Amino acid sequence: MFKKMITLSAFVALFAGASNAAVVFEDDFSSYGATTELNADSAFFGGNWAVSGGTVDYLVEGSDFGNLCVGGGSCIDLDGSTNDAGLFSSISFAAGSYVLDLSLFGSGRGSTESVTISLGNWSTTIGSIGSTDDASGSWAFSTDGGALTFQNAGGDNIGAILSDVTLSAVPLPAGLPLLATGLGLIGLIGRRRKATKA
Ligand SMILES: [Ca+2]
Ligand SMILES: [Ca+2]
Ligand SMILES: [Ca+2]
Repeated sequence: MFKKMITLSAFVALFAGASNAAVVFEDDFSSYGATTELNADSAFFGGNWAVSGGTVDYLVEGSDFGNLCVGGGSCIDLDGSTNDAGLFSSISFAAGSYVLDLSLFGSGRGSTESVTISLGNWSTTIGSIGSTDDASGSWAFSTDGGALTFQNAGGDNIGAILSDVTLSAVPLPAGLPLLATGLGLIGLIGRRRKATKA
C-alpha cells in the first residue's frame, strides 16, 4: 500500500513539472504584414528576429511565393533572394531546459536543403531535407542561453520553409527538489510508524 502511494506521488510530481512547461516564445509569422517581403530585414521583424550574414524571405499565402507556405498562412524561406542565406536569430533566452517545436518543410522547388538550428551551446543540423519533405519536429534540450537561430546551408535563393516556432521553458530544476522533499517526508512518516510499533 505504501509503495503504491510513493509511486503515485512520484508520478503526480513529475506530471506537475511537465505541465508547468511555460511558453516563452511563439511565432506563426502572421503579424508581419499581409504581403510577401523578399529579403525582409531585422527592422521588418520588429525586434522579434534579426537577419544577418545574408537574407531570408517573408512569404504570405495569396502573395508572391506564398504558395510555398505549407498549410497556408505566413512562413519564412530561410534562403532569401541575394544568393546568400542569412542567419535568422530570435530574441535571447536565459540558460535552462527548453522544448522547441517548429514546422520546417522542404523548399517545394525541387532542391535539397540543410538547416542548422541552435540556441546557445545547443545545436542540431537537419540535413537532406527533400523538396516535399516534412522536417517538422520537437526537441528537448538544455542550453547556456542565447538567441534561437536558423541557418540554411548554401545560397541559391531556394531555402527550407520555416513556420510556427514555439519555445517552452521546462522548470525541471525546480521540480526535482520538490519531488525529493515529498519522497523524503513519506519516508520519514514510514520510519516513525515503524519506530512506534517497535
Ligand atoms: Ca528565397
Ligand atoms: Ca550567409
Ligand atoms: Ca538551397
